[in-house]
Amino acid sequence: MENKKIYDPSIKIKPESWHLEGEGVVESTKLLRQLEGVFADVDAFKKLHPDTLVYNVQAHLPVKEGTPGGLFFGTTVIQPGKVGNEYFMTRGHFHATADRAEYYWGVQGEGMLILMDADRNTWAEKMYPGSLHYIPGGVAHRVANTGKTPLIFGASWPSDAGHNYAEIDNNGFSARLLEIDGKPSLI
Ligand code: M6P
Ligand code: ZN
Repeated sequence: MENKKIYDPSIKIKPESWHLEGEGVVESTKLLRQLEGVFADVDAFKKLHPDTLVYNVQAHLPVKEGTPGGLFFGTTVIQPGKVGNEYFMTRGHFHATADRAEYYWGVQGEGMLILMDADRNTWAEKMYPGSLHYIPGGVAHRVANTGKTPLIFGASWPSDAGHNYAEIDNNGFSARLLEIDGKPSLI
């Protein structure tokens, strides 16, 4: 950076969609076939097209993952849908550096942030435009779209947090968010 020079930011967020545009944005998509074993109803899973889009993540990673002191920023879009009576949701993770916290916030649509501590107590917070969620270190997190439109949420997390998927892949959360009598319930 040059002394006294005024710059345009190298990255921008679209006001409505929170779509990220600019330098250093990486994108990834999760199709249903990449979420095998995540949903409880195996028969319902097999009946859906394996290439169904479940969610996509855009992330701005200004430093190398693992760098202490930096921050990452992401926009995630989860499509509406269910596998049986279980809402489309993210894979979910603890952080590899377990004590690292994260913020999530609702941008568009309706959903639920599902949280589980190290003792496997599971609870949830409603997500909607303007909802803000502080996820303390040591707490696993996953988001489900409980609405009929795409759920968009923002996230910011430390660049040395990393992702620990193993515990969730192997043992899941201790409760599932299912639609019971038309309403989301943790079962
Ligand atoms: C948010 C952040 C990312 C995460 C993404 C999807 O954008 O928490 O770190 O990768 O959600 O969640 P998951 O990795 O559990 O599929
Ligand atoms: Zn996280």
